[in-house]
Order: sequence, then C-alpha cells, then structure tokens
Amino acid sequence: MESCCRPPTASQFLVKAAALTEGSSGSHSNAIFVKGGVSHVGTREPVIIADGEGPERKLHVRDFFLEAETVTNERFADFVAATGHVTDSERLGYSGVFYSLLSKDMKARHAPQRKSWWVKIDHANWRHPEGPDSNVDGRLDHPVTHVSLNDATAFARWVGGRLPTEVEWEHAARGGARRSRYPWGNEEPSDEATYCNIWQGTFPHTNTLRDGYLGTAPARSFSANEAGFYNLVGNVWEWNADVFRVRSLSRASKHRNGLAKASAEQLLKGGSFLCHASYCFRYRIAARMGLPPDSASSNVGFRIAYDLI
Ligand SMILES: [Cu+2]
Repeated sequence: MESCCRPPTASQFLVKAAALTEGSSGSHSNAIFVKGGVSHVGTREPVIIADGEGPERKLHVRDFFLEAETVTNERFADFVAATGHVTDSERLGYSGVFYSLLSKDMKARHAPQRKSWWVKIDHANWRHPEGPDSNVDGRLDHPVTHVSLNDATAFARWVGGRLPTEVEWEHAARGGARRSRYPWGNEEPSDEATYCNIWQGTFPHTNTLRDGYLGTAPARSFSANEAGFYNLVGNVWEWNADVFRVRSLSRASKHRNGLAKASAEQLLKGGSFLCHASYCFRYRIAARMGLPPDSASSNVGFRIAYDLI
C-alpha cells in the first residue's frame, strides 16, 4: 500500500531544499516529504455528524511537504521581528482565553461577569497568551496561539509555504491512505494512556494533568506518528487552507452548512488541549471545525505545508 512514510528520491530532496531556502528568511523549518496518491478525507463512521465528518471522500493528493510540528512562539517572534507584522488580536486589543488558564488575579477579576469557559481578555495576544500578566518566556517551543487565519497566512507567505488542505492534513496524519482514527492508530486515549495533549478528568472543572499540561505543550512533544508528525491531534487546532463546508447529506449537516456559508468560516483540524471524549470528541483525524478568519484564541495555531516546485 502506498505510504507517505516512503523517503523521497534524491531529486525530490533537491526540490525540498529549494522550496525551503527561498523564502525562509533564516527561520528554521522541519518539513517532511509526504508521498501523494489516492487518499481520502473524512470517515465512514462519523461521530459528530453535524460537523461533516462523513461521508468518506476519495481524493487525489499531490506530493508535498508538511512541517513536523506547529509553528512555535520562537519562530513567530522571528517573523514579527523581520516583518513588523501586527496580529489581528493585537489590532483588536483582546482575544479569547480559556478561564482555567488565567492567573489567580485575573480569575478573580473576571469571575463576576463570566458567562462561559471562554473569557474576553483585554490585551491577550500571542506575546501575552493569558493577558498582560503573562508572557511566552518559558514557552518559546510551544505553538504560537491567538493567531487568526490572516496571521497564519502572512507567516506562511514569509517562509515561502502555505497552509495544508484538509486532505493533505489527514493524509499526513494517517501516514498514508489507510483508515485510522488517530495518528497513532485506533487505540482510544484514556486518562491513563495519554497519546496527545487533551483534557484529562472531568471537563471543564477538573484537569488531572495526567499528560502534564493544562494549556499548550511544546510543539514537539509526545510521540510523533509513523510519518514523523507531532501533535496533529490535541494541543492546538490548526488552520487549514480550505473553507469549512459540510458535505454530509444529513439534515443537521445541511443546516450547519447553511450557517457555515453565511459566516464564511475557515476549516481547522486536530482538536486542542481542551478536547475530551465526554464533551468535545474532536481529537480524531476526521474531526473538524470552522471559525471566522479573523478569530483567534488560546487553543488555535497552525503548521506550514510546501509545494514541490
Ligand atoms: Cu475539542
């Protein structure tokens, strides 16, 4: 069976070198060659039908490169230093932060008007993920967060890459065209067996921290899948190049599709550190979500793909 783990030919390595040095402006990259072919998106056994996880759609994928990990705070800082890019969250002056991540002080300040697990925090942005009293000093190797689609696209352009499409992302996550639910296979993660950075305990009040993290984990943590990719599921949602559309034929999905079209949402894949089987079972390869292009929050990041030229 065709597998994306197959190493590239020598000429493909040369192509990779060209693609990665051209616009990369000194920022390191760790792209892995992915062999294309006939692949698929979605699943025959959708769990969250309204998201459009089904039906399984056969698609052809070209050979491409995908970075082993999501873009880190360190790389994003390089990008900002080089280009002067101002993120949407910085421009807006606020971003969404998951309540549990806030400092004691910030929690106390926001508890009275809190209506959900998400809190609008003034001056929360990629440099200050939990607001002004936080920074990324000890988290330079963690995924950059509070980045919108516009920010992700601007970074991609800077390194001469782009965001992956859904089929590329799923193809890389499965390590080829086979049908597996997770990047590591089909085994269900549990509060004991942690394969990725998701929620452990009872969402949203108790996180047992069995995997070691309440919020983000380093971009390169846990085990890579067979093809070499880290944290494709869990940790942070990843912006994809596709618009969020629901193709499933169920009425619920059609309804969802109508909403998605009206709001022009963009597709994200992979789930985040907030996912849990009991509440938001979206740390599966086929799982998906749509967000408006200018939205950003503490559990959204991205990784970069490259074309062969
Ligand atoms: Cu989730």
